[in-house]
Amino acid sequence: RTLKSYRAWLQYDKIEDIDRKLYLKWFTAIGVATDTKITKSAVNEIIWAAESMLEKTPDINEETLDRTSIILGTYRHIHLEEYGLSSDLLEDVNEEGYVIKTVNNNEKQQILLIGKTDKGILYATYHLLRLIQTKASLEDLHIKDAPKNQFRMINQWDNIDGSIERGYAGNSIFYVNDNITDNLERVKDYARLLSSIGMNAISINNVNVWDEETNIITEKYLPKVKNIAEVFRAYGITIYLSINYASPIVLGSLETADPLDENVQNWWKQKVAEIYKYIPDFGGFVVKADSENRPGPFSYGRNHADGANVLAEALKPFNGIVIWRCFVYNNLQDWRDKETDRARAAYDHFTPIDGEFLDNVILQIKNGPMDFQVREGISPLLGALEKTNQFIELQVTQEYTGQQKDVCYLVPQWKEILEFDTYAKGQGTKIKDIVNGSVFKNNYSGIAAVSNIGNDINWTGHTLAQANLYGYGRLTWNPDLTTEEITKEWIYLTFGQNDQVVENITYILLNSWKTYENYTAPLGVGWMVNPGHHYGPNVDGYEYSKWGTYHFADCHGIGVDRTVETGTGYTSQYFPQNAETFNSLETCPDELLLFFHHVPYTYVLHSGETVIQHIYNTHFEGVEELKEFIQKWNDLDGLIDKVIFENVKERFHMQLENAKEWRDQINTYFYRKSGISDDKNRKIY
Ligand code: GCW
Repeated sequence: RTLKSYRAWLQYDKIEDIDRKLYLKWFTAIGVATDTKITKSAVNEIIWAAESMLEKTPDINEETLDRTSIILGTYRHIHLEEYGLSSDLLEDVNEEGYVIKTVNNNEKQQILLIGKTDKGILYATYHLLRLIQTKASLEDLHIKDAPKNQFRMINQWDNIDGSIERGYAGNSIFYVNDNITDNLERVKDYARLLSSIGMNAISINNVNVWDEETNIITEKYLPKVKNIAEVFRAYGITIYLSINYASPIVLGSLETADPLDENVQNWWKQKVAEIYKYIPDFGGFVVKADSENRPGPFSYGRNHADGANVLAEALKPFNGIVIWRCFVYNNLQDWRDKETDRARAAYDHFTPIDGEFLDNVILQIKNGPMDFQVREGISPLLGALEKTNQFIELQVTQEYTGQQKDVCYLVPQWKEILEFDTYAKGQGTKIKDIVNGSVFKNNYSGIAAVSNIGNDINWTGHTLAQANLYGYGRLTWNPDLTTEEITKEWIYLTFGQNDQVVENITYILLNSWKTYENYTAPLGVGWMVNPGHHYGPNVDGYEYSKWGTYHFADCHGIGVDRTVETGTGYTSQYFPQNAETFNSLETCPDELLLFFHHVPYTYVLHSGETVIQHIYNTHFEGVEELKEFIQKWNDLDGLIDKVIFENVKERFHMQLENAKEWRDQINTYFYRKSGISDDKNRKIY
């Protein structure tokens, strides 16, 4: 807990000299007007921060007016009129919103942290502490804020044996010795990190629910799930569980899990009632069904609306919800079959049943139609469902983006995704407005993402990968924040404000996605990774596989023809404006060219380069850019925490090896295939 890398963005570094005076006065007393567990978490956070930053333990009182202090409470509890404030101050913000206001009161000053509910108090608290850590003035605050997304969720892909599917930062913090952990210290610190960036929902087990994990909804584990739920509850975070669709068979000894079978329906009802006995505010289920060999309604000839609704019926009386994943595709494809296109699958499965889901079902849709590649199209399913609640699913864990050995800051990618114009309701129907529920007036809406943390001391393996989790939270809270704002904030909070530190780390982060893309799979083609673990180059690793993940490179050209005329017709799943843009070679953006088209190596991009020359150039450049990052990092020796410095330095070393391997394999492969040499005559093997 004392290590900087463990504290992540909640450093609470000691504030020295002049600045100390500016802040100290506020921390003589805290007035607490609201008495709830969540408010207590807020108060504890202030005390901890004050002790750490100012070596001062504030007095805790009820709301008092006669001292300079910080006052916390909901708008119902704080005596707003005493400060000259009106009770409709928070009228226009949602349940999780808040106001932070500095007021002068008979020569005394107060900072009011006013929540619409106690969750707002907690978010206001973290906001205030963020201001202090970024050295902002508190003298004249008037801030009003509220999350723009209703659900802000994290999915853990943790297994009970402590392993984490696609985890790159050690083992699970939730499971030890084949059980749920009893040591909740770290879980609590995770809850603090998450709530400080506004998260309000978490699922704590892998969406692939294996044999032992199926039992997580039984008395074997529920008492301990309850303990975890308690920790998160105090931070405004609701807990969810992933379930095995075949549970009625496996746990209930029924002969079927057919959602239309009455016994199955009753089994789920009882099961859900049992869970709520342990966890009265349980959030609901996350479900991966009929996907990658997991069971689902298809086995019984039922569609996914039937599949989800049986769970929704059971959860409804408790206000629980079903988060049903749309990552459903044929994973036993024959590579010879050019008709089937995995990219089409989610849209083809789910658009015909739009409107058939109960209103406590949310469909969770991956950002791309394939699978979290460094670059792929935007899922056309986002925007296509008019009558169904939906989340977008992002991947914070860097499965295909360097596995937290390589630095790859994903906020710029997410920003691009959220700003994408679907044209669903005409121009300006952006993804961010679909997933916040405003376009289709959804009951439930939001953003979910696969977590990147484990029990490594710095949480994320690569310390710079903390920025991805931070950025995910901030962007989910408010997708209108700019990448630059978020990046600067994270650096200030994590490293302080030394100019060179800020400049160099900003440079590395903001360029890292592009650089990663440069030395890996070109022009949106994806998938040139080692099968299974997905790290490092293997151009044909998935070319003759059953996973539907092909690049079709031959001696003439490369790319997947997804056009209407000669390809799989995937482009027609977009609304007309986008369909035309992607379908036509003339207008398809360079970076997605090979995702949508099969072209000769000599095809000339909008950039003026040929495809083959682009491949060579970007792969040579990627490695050079990385060397520049390394230089910029090495320049920070002595200016930042030694442990973090060494951690990142070591990772850069691995990344450089990886990037060189990518460069040489990709360049060599395409040189051999095409027979066209690099016009700059660089070394190709
Ligand atoms: O990205 C793929 C991963 C699987 C994962 C699956 C999914 C949890 O390689 O490990 O399984 O997606 O999202 O369900």
